[in-house]
Amino acid sequence: MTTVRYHSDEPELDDLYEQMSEKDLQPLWAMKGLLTPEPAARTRAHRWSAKQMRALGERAGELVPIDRGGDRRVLACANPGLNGLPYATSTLWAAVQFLGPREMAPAHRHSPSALRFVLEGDSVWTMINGDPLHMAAGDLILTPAWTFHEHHNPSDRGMLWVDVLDLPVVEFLESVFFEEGPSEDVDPKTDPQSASERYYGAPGLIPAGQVEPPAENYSPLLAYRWADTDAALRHQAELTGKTDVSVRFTDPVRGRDVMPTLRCEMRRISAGTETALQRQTGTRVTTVLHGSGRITIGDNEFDIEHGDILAIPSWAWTSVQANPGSENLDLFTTSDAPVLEALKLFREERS
Ligand code: 1HN
Repeated sequence: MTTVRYHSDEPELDDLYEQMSEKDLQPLWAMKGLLTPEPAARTRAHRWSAKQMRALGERAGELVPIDRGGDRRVLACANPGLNGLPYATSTLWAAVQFLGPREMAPAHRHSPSALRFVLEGDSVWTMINGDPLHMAAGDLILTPAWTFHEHHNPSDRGMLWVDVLDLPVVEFLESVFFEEGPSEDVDPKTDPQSASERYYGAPGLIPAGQVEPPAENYSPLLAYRWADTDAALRHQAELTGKTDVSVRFTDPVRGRDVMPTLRCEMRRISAGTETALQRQTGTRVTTVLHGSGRITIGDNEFDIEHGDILAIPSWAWTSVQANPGSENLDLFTTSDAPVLEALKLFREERS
């Protein structure tokens, strides 16, 4: 017997089920829970604590060298609802990555799309197809599908950031490709502005005329700087008077999400504010950049602080409470919404 064997009290039907299972066939009429009235999420609401991840990551820094083979010192968030898979949600990989003083994570590329969101420090350069991108706290750095990337830390301080990838989606589609890169000895320049930013980083301006528009389906702007994100949030809050504001990171050429599978947003909830309830289809990973508070996801409540990572399942009512005091709560969220929108599966509700 190779597949699930169904059972019946009627001997003839039971015999049919036995024969079907031997031929890898299953009876739809006996199945339960296939088409549910609402999404039945396997992903569980979960919080990975920054304090715990930092302690374990620093220990990994002492024990685990980075070189060919290991490639990256990454602690993967494994959602307890996903049977041991190293995925934060059913559709998103999330992890913290540690790069020690003078360390280098060698070049490679893969068909899954990735991004880095920096929690602290400013000592690492990521090379993306040869363009050196400086990484500092609050910055969002893209490494789109099939771009070569490597990380360099020329300083004597360690650094850590959050990696999010669409790997579960690409794996589900049986389309994962990976290859090691050529450039072992590239010295990253220490120019704080990448070529990507010099071409595409001026607000409202994109190259015209002689420069070919990019043919790719991802943003040609590969770095979104904290100073810009912070100003956009501050201005929106000032102009609207709202205590819960968000910005979306977009492709400056097409106005779409930064990458075809991943939506990135930053939300600022003023100290002391409790947000309305909201839910959407698809899954989300949220990282706390600043502030502290409490998040309610379905029946679960978690205290949150700088560096914590949260998994938000599909269709779970969610609200956030920012602690009173001086610091606003800044939350960086990645979702699979572009995939759901492309398939007309995206739904959202607010209470
Ligand atoms: C990857 O390439 C990086 O380049 C980090 O830093 C995490 C997780 C799964 C697959 C590839 C990186 C990754 C990854």
